[in-house]
Amino acid sequence: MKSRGKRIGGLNSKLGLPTIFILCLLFFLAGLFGSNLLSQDGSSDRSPPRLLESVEEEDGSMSHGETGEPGIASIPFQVLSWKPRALHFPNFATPEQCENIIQMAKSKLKPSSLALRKGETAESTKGIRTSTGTFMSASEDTTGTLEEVEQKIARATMFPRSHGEAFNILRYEIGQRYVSHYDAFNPAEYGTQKSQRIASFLLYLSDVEEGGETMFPYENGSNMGTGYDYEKCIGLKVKPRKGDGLLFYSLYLNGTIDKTSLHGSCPVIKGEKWVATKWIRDQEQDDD
Ligand SMILES: O=C(O)CCC(=O)C(=O)O
Repeated sequence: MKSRGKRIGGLNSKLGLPTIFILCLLFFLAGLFGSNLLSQDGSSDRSPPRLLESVEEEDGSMSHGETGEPGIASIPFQVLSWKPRALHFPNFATPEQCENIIQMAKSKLKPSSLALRKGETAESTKGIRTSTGTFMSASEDTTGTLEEVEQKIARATMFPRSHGEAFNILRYEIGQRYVSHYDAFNPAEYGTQKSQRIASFLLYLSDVEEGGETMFPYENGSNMGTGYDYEKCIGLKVKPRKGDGLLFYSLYLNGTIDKTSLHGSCPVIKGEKWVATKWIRDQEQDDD
């Protein structure tokens, strides 16, 4: 019976042990060299490792950065005007969120005040802003509603929450109004400012039966230079609808005041108007 040992033994006898040893060594070294070559070839084709793979999910969303969001947001809006830049967000907040905000503000209302220009007094500006209101920050709201709304405003505008003033929650009863004005402060009229208002986001908290529209009398340059009476309710009018949002920019991209951002609140004729205003500034705001 032939055995493996016997065959080796046979080979041994023909080639001799040193020759077999050298052959084995040569095969081993050739194998080692070949495998090295192959692995080097493969790695030279590989692209450098990427930190974030660009992966498209089934819903079309992309991989996101550390501060990004996993899915695609849907915050519908309508461009109401380019002059001024004004956007309308239907159903931005839920009816429950609106109710919560009204309930929180109701017991804290005081007559609304005005930033006074040089030479103006509370007496000389009487009648310009006749609503009542209160300031509330998200940190004061234990229900979390203001925080939810604030977060959504930040996502819709891409202005960080830290740039927003506290919410100014306003109530207009019949006949109450806010005469046309600018939200941005003209240093020539108000003196040097530490920071400037860039944009305003209004969240309507109630429907209004009649009147109470937010108006833009100079929309697209109309009524400008015609001696417009600031008390008149004309131009582009936005009807308050519970839960809807309105965003407009007070400044051009170069930081100067957009004159077409003049706006005001028409008097309420029937019903009651509730609105929460968030002014957004070019500087971070102290924790309010
Ligand atoms: O109540 C509105 O519709 C406008 C409010 C407003 O102009 C403001 O708060 O600056």
